[in-house]
Amino acid sequence: MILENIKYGRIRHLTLLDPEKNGPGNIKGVIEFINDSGSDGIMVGGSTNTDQESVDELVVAIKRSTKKPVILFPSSPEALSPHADAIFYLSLLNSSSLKYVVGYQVQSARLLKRTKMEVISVAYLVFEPGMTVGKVGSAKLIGREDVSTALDYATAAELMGFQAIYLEAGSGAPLSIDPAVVKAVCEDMTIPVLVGGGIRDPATAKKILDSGAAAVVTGTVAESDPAVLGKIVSAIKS
Ligand code: 1GP
Repeated sequence: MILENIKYGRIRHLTLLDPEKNGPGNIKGVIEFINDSGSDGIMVGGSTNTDQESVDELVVAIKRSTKKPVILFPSSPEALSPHADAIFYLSLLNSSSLKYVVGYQVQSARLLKRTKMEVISVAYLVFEPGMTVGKVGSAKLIGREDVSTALDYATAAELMGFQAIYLEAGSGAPLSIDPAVVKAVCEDMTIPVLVGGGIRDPATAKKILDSGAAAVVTGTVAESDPAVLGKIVSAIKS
């Protein structure tokens, strides 16, 4: 069970692959790097709309080259594949558009209930600078150092019964979310907290995990500097 593995520290690092940048044709080499890095799983998703066919083809190609779990991280109900092991069933709680809070979830609910995939309900909170997901998701961005608002949303997520919380600075963010915010949220939560966006070096990844995050997610680094990916994972696991 992927949620259990996140909860009990067996999944500490996830690598995000964007179907827009990675096709089934070029994925083998990327997966080899990820396999060698020791990353605990692969997330598939991006902020812009991707059709079901390209997501499915990518997931199938990834599964062919790795035994690591593949988790969907969908931007829309179209970005699904029955071949993944799990899905982060995201609700962007600080979006001003109902579609990202509950609309997309309603569209895919009956389909997901019938799949064998593990469905993990995740409260997705987008922080400054938010990058593409902040814009596309019409997020009312939470300040990078705004502990109070972060706690308001995270507590609401916990009380509403979400299984996990995802603190997102946006892919390609120049800085990750402030570790002090991560610490304040994690100290007060009984559900696992994932953190992503702007994590590009071992020290930052370690600081975020030491602040209480259950797992960190890196995306850009796997594409721009695969050698660093291994260093990040080693730092996390040391
Ligand atoms: C996944 O947004 C992250 O949630 C990935 O961010 O591309 O900045 O690592 P990076």
